[in-house]
Parts: sequence; C-alpha cells; structure tokens
Amino acid sequence: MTRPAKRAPLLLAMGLLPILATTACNAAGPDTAAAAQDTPAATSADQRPFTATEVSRFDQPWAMTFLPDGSLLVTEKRGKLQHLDLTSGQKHEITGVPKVAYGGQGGFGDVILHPDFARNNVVYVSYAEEGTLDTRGAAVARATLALNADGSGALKDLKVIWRQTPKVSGQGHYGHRLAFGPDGKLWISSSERQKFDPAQDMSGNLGKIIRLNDDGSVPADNPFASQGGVAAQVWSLGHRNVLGIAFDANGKLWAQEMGPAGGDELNLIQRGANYGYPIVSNGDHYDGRPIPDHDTRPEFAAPKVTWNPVISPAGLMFYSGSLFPQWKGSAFIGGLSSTSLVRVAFDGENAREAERFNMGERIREVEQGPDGALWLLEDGSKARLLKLTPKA
Ligand SMILES: [Ca+2]
Ligand SMILES: [Ca+2]
Repeated sequence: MTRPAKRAPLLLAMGLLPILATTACNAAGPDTAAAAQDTPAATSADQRPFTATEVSRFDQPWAMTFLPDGSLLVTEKRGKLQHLDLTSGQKHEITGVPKVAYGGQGGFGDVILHPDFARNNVVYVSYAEEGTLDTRGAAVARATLALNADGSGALKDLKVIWRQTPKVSGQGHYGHRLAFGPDGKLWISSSERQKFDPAQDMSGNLGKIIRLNDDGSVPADNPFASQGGVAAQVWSLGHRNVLGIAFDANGKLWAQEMGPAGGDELNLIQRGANYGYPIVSNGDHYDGRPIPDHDTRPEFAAPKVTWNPVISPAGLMFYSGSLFPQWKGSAFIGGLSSTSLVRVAFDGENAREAERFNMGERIREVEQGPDGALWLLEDGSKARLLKLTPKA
C-alpha cells in the first residue's frame, strides 16, 4: 500500500536526498522550506553505526515482544502468532489465537506482556474483528500463554476485554497498539477507522487513546470517568491513525500518528487533551481539501514533531540499553513509506528528529532486545527480522 506524498521535500529539490525519492511525487510547494527545516539527511549504509543481521523471516509481521527467556513472540497479519527461539532458530505457531478480519490494514495487531508476566504468563493481543453487515473493529484480548519445553504453545482462557465502538465499514486505521504504563494500566491506541469525525465524538471510542485496568475494567480516575459509558475509557481524543505508543523513562506517554497528507506527528499525550483531528492538522486531506493548521486553534494540543514529507510512522520504542550508549533516552520509529528507521531526540518535553537511517524496506516494528540490541521487523511478505548491533 503506497502513500502519496503531499509535496516534494526541499532536500530532494536540492538534490541532497535522493534516498527519499520514493516518497515524493509532486512538485515542491511554496511552504515546503519551513516544513522540511528539521529533517536531517538520511544516513547511508556505510555511515551507519550498526550492522543489520537477518535473523528470521515472517509473513506480514505486525508486532513483536520479547519474553523474559529471550525468545520472541511475533504476530503476523493473516492471523498467526509465532514463537521464535533465538538460540535454536526454531519457530512454532502458537495455537488458540482469535480469528482475525484480515484485509487492508486489518488483521492480527499487537502483542504485549502483562507487567507480571514472569509470574502470571498473561499476554494481550489486538486484532481486527468482523462485525455484522460488513463492519469491522479492533478488539483486545487477554490470555494466558502456555509454552511447552519445545517452544510450542497455546493461548488459554482467552477473553476479549475491549472493542472499538462503533464497528464501521472499511479496512483501515484500526490503530490497536498496546502498552502498559508505569501506573500498571493498559493503554490502547484506537484509530478513527478513516471516518474522521468520530475522533471528536465521545459517544464512541474511535480516534482516542484508551486507558484500562489490566482486566479491561475502567479506572475510576480516568479524565472522563464521570461521563460514564464509552467516554470513561478515554484518556485523550482527536487522534487519527496511531500506530505507536510508548512510555519514556520519566513515565510520559508518547504517541506517533500517521497523519493526513504532510501531517505525520509525534505527540506527548496529556490527560484529557484533545489533539484536534480532523478539525486541525499541519497536514491536509489526501483529496486536497485543506485542514487548518494547529497554530490556528491553540486550544488543541499540538504535535511535538510534524513530518512533511511524511515518514508513515509504525512502531515506537524508547531506547534504554547500553549497547548504543549514545542513544539512551532516544525514541525509535519505524518508517513505512520512508523505508527508514527514525531516531528522535528529546530535550525535556521537546522532541526533534535527530537521525534517519535508510533501511531500503518498509519498517513495521521496532523493539529493544534483552542485550540492548535494536530489533526491526520489515513489512510485507517474506519480511526480515533484523538485529542491529554496533559496528565493530
Ligand atoms: Ca512490540
Ligand atoms: Ca493543514
């Protein structure tokens, strides 16, 4: 699935950045210079501080998470959950997974561990689910992972604890990224299913960031708890397609958002805040209709980073390891249309793109391994699992 660029980047026009040519198809617009000012030049393979080693391949992988024993769980969009033993290289398909609505952007989504996984073996998975009358919506299930000595296993006692509401037509913008916060709560990104206005409608949970207890119940201290109903689940609203959420070392939640044309974002998520979509965006609709920029409506929370040309962010993690000490505290974003790994650096609550590594393939997911290596999953069929270690 390609994603058209809003405008050709300034750096491309200057001939400095041929690597991004695949994302650009239009002539440079009048306000390109300002929008592109913070975009660093992509780093070529021989300048990278890391070596990328292929470890395995998957069919349309979407997410991964490391288990305490160093093995890896990987979801595949068509509906498989794979368990990869990184020592033996053996891969086993985990049984007992929910049936997914595969198609478009939909299918199996995220997989994460309960904070007490080492004791309770509880995992959470997200996926697109069929409704009635050709509708779909994301769902989140909680289950116990029962692993056998040979690496095979099953999800037991699977229980759906959350659903997008309403279920709607189409196969895009599920979001359904998951994270546990330092508060012990389960956080879910619920994208707006390409329906725009639901992001501002508190009678549904589309276009929102959701905060739940680990059993799926609603915390009494959520910002809209007094409204009851679905609104009680909501932590923040006005989001488009949030394909990465992660907590930094200070416990602050960040979310990257695949925006409209020329409007990808990294947001610092604040309690009860409205991020403005589709009323404001620094990008514009793909059909050419303008959307007023953030600075016209300061009552809406503005992004900390905006990308134009877009990077198509998917997968977000904060680096805390020692293998790349220069990157401690940085965030890493997988780029789909930009076929890149993007490093974001922080100064308090401010953020900027610091580095961009061209990976030559769409990057769907980023993780930090137990030894501090960076791990990437490419997108699509025969996608590589890559381990990034410091160049010798
Ligand atoms: Ca992950
Ligand atoms: Ca705009």
